[in-house]
Amino acid sequence: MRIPRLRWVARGRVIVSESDLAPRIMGIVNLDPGSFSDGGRVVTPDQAAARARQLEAEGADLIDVGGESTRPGSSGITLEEELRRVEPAIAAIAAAIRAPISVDTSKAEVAARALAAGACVINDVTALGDPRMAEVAAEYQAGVVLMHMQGSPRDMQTNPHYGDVTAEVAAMLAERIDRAAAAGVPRENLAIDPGFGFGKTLEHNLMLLRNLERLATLGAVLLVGLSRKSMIGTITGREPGERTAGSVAAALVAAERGARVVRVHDVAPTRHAIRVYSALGCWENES
Ligand code: HH2
Repeated sequence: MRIPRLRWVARGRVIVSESDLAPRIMGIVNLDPGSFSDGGRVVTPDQAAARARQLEAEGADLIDVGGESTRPGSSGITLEEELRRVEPAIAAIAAAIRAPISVDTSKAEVAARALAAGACVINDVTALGDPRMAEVAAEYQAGVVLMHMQGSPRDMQTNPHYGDVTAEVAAMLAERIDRAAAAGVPRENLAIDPGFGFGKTLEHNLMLLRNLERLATLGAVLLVGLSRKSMIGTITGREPGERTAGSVAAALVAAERGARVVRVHDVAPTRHAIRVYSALGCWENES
């Protein structure tokens, strides 16, 4: 299947261009102490800025900053708490790095304050669940990641069920693309994400990864987050901190199948693996 080359733009900055062959790397800064993969390592704005600087030096093209863990079973935090964590951290990171900053939030108010503090992408795991989110994105002409989730973090892994998981995820993402565009967010500002592990069993995740090319043709740049996820843990039998090799393998497979951005914790090894792929001309069979 031919994978279309698309642009992804956020507040006038081109994050993915049509001529990019290799995927872009989104490095993760988690401010939630309960984050499943690396919680508690970054707390203060200075620590967040130092971590972002490190990820940028390791080869991250974009830094994703999140204040609220979305791990299965989590019940979320208040608006005030999320703002307290995210706003000063984004301001500190914006002063410390050149790479664009994304805010991982499902609250429109947090997104608006993060954009005002220097972020340019809203990474929304509820794909416009907050009715004001599209309005905020349009006002700032922000980039937006629309992610698929079945249920909410509190209950999503209780009993995920689908008829045809790829078709259902694709239909929901296509509908959210149209909703964002209707609210005034340019289509080239939109990225989509199947939401690995968000209301999906191992089989659902593997099916989506096998069929990823179908999502790459929906008209928006495809972003994936597989890093350290429980599917890697189930396959390898490793705890989150020991899932780097499995995560790098998954990121490469996803990129081969059309992912233009990979969201990862381990930036340096992912960058090295992408360089080897690029040296071998592995992306060149695309349209
Ligand atoms: N996964 C997580 C959080 N945000 N955003 C997108 N677009 N795609 C993802 O797959 C995704 C995401 C969960 O991972 P992590 O941030 O490491 O964990 P936690 O939510 O516990 O902080």
